[in-house]
Amino acid sequence: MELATVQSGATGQSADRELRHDWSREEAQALYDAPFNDLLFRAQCVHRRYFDANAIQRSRLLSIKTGGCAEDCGYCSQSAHHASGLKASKLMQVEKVLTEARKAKEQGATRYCMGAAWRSPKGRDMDVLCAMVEGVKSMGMETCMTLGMLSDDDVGKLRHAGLDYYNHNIDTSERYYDKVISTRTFADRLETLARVREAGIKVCCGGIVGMGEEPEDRVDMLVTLANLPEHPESVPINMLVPIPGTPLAETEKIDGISFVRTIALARIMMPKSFVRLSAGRTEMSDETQALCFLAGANSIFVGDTLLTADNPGEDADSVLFDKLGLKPLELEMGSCERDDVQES
Ligand code: SAM
Ligand code: DTB
Ligand code: SF4
Repeated sequence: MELATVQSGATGQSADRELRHDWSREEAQALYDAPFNDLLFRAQCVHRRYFDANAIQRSRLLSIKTGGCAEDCGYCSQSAHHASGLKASKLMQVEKVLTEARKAKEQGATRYCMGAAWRSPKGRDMDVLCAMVEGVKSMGMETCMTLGMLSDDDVGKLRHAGLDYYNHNIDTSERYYDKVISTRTFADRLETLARVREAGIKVCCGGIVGMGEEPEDRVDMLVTLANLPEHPESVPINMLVPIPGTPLAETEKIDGISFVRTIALARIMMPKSFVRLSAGRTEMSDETQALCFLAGANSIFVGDTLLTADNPGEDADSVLFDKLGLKPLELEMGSCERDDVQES
């Protein structure tokens, strides 16, 4: 791609032309490889066309069923295939989940994400899961679940209960996928995503970087997401949290600049989506996180734990927000096309 095209973030790109589903891997790779300043400039320009550049959406995670998972995802502390030492537990009771959700709301979360270490939910659990969705929704938060693969029946029930978002990640490129997971396929994941979309539930889908993949795999993962019939409304970009006892425990850490490039590319290719700077923030400097926000990340997980791993916590995040002049995005603001932002 011509350098001038990469630099053209500031001018000449109509919003309609930006919302594309026909990205070639070559043009995406050229963006990823562009001079860092040009890439960030373009990402920031796109970001400001659709969002308040200083407002960050905040989600809170809760593991509602931990460990003992039948899948063999090479990064995961919760797989029964790996000796991570994590103690498995049963599905939490509804009241306990709602108590935790109330605390998250008091701490400013606007979306509550409930995750279960399952290949897919069992029919017998659906009533309890639906009660969790209804209870959290009645507190005035958006609801999200991540439960593994879903059947048509499952998505129908969750939709009826009022589930707003479903998180199911493709995790990496189709090419690299079988180096990481053998118990379910890339195609299985796309099938669940299509079911969720078809049912009218919003899609949260992203992946992990730093699993030993090549830059081309990061690009391909984002091309797959951006070329879906509709962009996922949320795109979580996780940096691998290395878990002792898992096959990926000793993977070499990805450098911060490559991580920021991945965020910037997600922002440019999916301009209206929330791009979440997801797992791995405890290992990032304030400066790396600041670059991620500059590259267009506008969502984080708050609280001191993710599902099983550590997260920076409220105090550290409030210091970071103060330093950077960031503010929490209120629920009603949402994603919008902005006419009031001047580009130069
Ligand atoms: N079991 C469900 C599933 O896999 O669909 C839901 C929970 S799963 C933990 C959700 C996502 O968290 C994974 O797809 C992966 O992208 C991310 N994740 C899990 N462990 C991680 C780790 N150690 N580092 C970074 N991201 C991780
Ligand atoms: C996502 O992409 N990241 C979150 C959420 N979706 C469910 C999970 C991150 C998990 C990090 C490792 C852990 O806490 O065990
Ligand atoms: Fe199970 Fe999800 Fe972990 Fe894979 S990522 S092992 S499906 S909990």
